[in-house]
Parts: sequence; C-alpha cells; structure tokens
Amino acid sequence: MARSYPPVSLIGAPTDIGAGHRGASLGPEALRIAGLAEALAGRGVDVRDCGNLAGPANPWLPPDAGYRHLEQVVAWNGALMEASLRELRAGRMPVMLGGDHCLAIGSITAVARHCRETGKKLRVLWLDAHADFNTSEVTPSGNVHGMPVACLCGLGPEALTRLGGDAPALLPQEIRQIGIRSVDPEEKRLVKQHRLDIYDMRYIDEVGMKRVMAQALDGVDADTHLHVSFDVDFLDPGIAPGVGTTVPGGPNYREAQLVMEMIADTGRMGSLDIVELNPVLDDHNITAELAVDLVESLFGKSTLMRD
Ligand code: 4U7
Ligand code: MN
Ligand code: MN
Ligand code: MN
Repeated sequence: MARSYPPVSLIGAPTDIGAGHRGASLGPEALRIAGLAEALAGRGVDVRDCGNLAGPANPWLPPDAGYRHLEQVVAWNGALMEASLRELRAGRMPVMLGGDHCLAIGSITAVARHCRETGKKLRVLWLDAHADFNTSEVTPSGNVHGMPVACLCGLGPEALTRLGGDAPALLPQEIRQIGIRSVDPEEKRLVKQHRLDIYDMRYIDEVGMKRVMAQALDGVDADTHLHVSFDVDFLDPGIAPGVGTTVPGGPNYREAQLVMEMIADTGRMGSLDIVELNPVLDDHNITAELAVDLVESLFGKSTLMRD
C-alpha cells in the first residue's frame, strides 16, 4: 500500500542574508516555477503554499565582530521559527523554501521546540558539501550560512543560540551530516571537538551510499521526528550548478536519489529545508527542477515499485 504523508506547508524565505553571493533570495520562486507544489499534490500530498515571509533587506556590509548582518539574520530566523512552529503545532509538515542555509537555525529551532512539546526524539539529516560549523572566531568569511550547525549546538551569539529559549536546540548526537567535502581548518578542529557524526565523501566512496544511509538512519523509529536540511550544494555541481558555493566531487544523481528514497522509506520525515539554490547561477532552472525531482522522491515517488 502506498504510504500517506502529512499535510505540507510551503514557507518561502526569500533572503540571501547569510550568504556570500547574491541570488539565494530568488530560491523560493525558482522552486515554485519548477513545480514543487504541483509535484507534491500529484503524489497525493495535501499542500498549502503559505507564501513568502518578509524580513530586512540585505545591506551587503563587511563582517562586524565576525558576523555579516547578524541583526538581519536574527530577524529572518525569528520570523521563520514562528511560522514553522505554527505549522508544526497545526499538525503540518513545514517545508522551508530558502533562502540561504542560515535559515536552518530558525526552522530547526522550531522543530526542536516542537519535539520537546510532544516528547519526540529528534534526528537531523544535514545534506551538504559543508559542515556549517564555523564560529565568529574561526569563520573565514563572516557569512552566517557557514555557522548554523554550530549555532544550533549552542556555539554562537546568544540571539541565535537562544532563539527558542534557554537551551540550545540540538545536541551534536542528534545530527548526521552527509556529503561533506569542504571543511575549513579551524572548523575541522571544532567538529572533532564536538564529535559531530560526519559521513564525508571519502567515507561514501569507500562504503557506499546505501550503508551510509543505513547508519545515518539507525535508531530512527516511530517516536522520531526526522528533519532533513537539504543544502543543494550537497549535489555534484555537474548536475546542480545553481548554487553559490560549488564543491566538486558530490553525490551523483543515483546516489542522491537513494538518499531521498531511504529517507522516504522511514516514513518519519516531519520537516524539510531546501536551501542555497541560487537561480542567478543556474542554467535554465535545471537545479531547481532537480531539487523538485529529489523532493518527490522524499515523498515516495521512486519507491512505487516496492509498495
Ligand atoms: B553553506 C565557508 F569558508 N565554510 O564559512 C564559510 F568555505 O550553507 C562556506 O553550506 C560556507 O552553503 C558554505 O564561509 C555555507 C567557506
Ligand atoms: Mn549549508
Ligand atoms: Mn553548503
Ligand atoms: Mn552555499
């Protein structure tokens, strides 16, 4: 029997406030034009497009005390956290259309709060070329899209680490990072110190994506809320050129599909981010179309043969 999915709410967050390149602010519209809502509706999912959040413009200033645009980053993430929490409490699955990856601070803080309210266990799958574990002391850029995992684990400015209350949103043991192939030197020291569970490309090459995903999903059960944070630069730039920070040597089309299919098989995905899509750098919206194709697989498209 085909699996049924919870109702979905699309939340657009059109900003590049944490990025180093302009254009991620156009991501939500590119995903809509690529037919995201229609594709999910076609899979039998009840989809509501909540439209776009509003927030401050990007002033494109240099870093101040290690952060670019901290005040504006806080404003966007606060708005997103409220919107995501509202949908979660209404029993819906928030799908955040980014926007750059700093927005995962808001979306995941909301999910962590919701898990505390409902007594669910949280597991975050972070699909990315980057570990996003920089702090203001070690960041080479000051761009907050390179810091969300650190902030969620309590390393960062209070306005971001305490967005959802007194405790950090995440414990490092609650996250699994997949596809990683670009980590800055000091960031490397931090991820080791905090024992992040990283399945990097070398490991994927050696053991294969199937075993990697089985390990990353180990322990996910009926009491687990699975959050997927999909940074489109996770994918090999040969198939996904429309991102600001390409890194060669990412998962190919089939590997990426397998990731999504194995997540779909758990039936536990409760929230999703689609971030870092930059239509200005894309080629006829092919990266957005690929993202939509992969999201359909997160909703079981490619598992039909196994029903
Ligand atoms: B993304 C970088 F220095 N590490 O911190 C940084 F290489 O959300 C890139 O994963 C961060 O796309 C990339 O600026 C952030 C850089
Ligand atoms: Mn990222
Ligand atoms: Mn990235
Ligand atoms: Mn990026």
